[in-house]
Amino acid sequence: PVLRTVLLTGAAGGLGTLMRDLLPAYGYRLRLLDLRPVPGEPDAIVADLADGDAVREAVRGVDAIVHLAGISQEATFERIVRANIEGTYHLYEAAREAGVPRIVAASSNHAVGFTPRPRGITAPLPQDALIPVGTPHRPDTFYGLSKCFGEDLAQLYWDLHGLETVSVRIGSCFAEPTSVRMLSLWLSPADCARLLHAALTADGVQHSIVYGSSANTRNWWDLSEARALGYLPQDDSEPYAAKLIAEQGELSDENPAHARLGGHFCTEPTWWPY
Ligand code: NAI
Ligand code: 15L
Repeated sequence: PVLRTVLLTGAAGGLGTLMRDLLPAYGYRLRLLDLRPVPGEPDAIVADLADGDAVREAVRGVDAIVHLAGISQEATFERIVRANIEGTYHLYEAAREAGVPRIVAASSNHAVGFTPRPRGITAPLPQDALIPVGTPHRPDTFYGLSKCFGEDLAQLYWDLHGLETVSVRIGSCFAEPTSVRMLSLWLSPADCARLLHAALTADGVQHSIVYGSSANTRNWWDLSEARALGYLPQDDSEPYAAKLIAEQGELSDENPAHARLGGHFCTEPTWWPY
């Protein structure tokens, strides 16, 4: 493959660390950026997305951006606005000015977190029971709201400026699933790299929204749009199911934290700052 220079924002984070390991095998040369120094990467750019000048400098000459930086959980409205809303705006403006043709952006299941999870049917679900990409935004947190903003910003920059984005509504991307809910939403790190590569290379994506998970037996959402990019998931959370269910029990229809796609994000105002 042609070596392409890709700016990876959020390179010091959990997902950034996993993708730093996996993406170079697809032929990408990564330029790294994070608010924090990236361990073992002295050339990484240490910058806040809130700093428009630094972001302009960082995007210069790259062929694409994988945008993972930001606050990745619920936080105060002010913090979310600065990192995820203003920060993402600065990145898009810099990309537009520099003529960067494509951004692959980490959206989240929490953009639609209040969507009821499919229930009462045994896995695997039939196609018509899966949550479609076109389901209305139903953020479960200010965090989720910032992901809705990111998707709409991406649409605006496509419509107005022809800057392409694939917004990936990631389920739960960690080395292993750690909850029964994650059995349905797990995106293995290897499948995440496959999906990002597909999103970076597919033709004519305009602004596409896709769900990001592995080929989980207990999958809740429609992966058709991701597959249309050329994504072929190879992993399934099912081998982890017996142990997790023995420890935590099956998801319960009585438990409000199990009722919605966003899980406990919908029911835990305890992490609110009020
Ligand atoms: P993380 O919290 O481990 O990493 C985020 C990184 O962004 C951190 O290293 C942080 O220093 C950096 N960052 C935060 N604010 C910044 C700013 N203003 N300027 C520059 N860098 C900044 O999160 P994780 O798990 O790696 O997630 C990466 C992205 O994927 C996030 O956007 C998150 O919302 C999204 N996502 C992740 C999921 C997952 O399962 N890991 C699920 C759904 C979405
Ligand atoms: C997310 O959006 C978070 O960034 C991640 O840390 C997980 O909480 C994930 O969603 C999830 O829903 O499991």
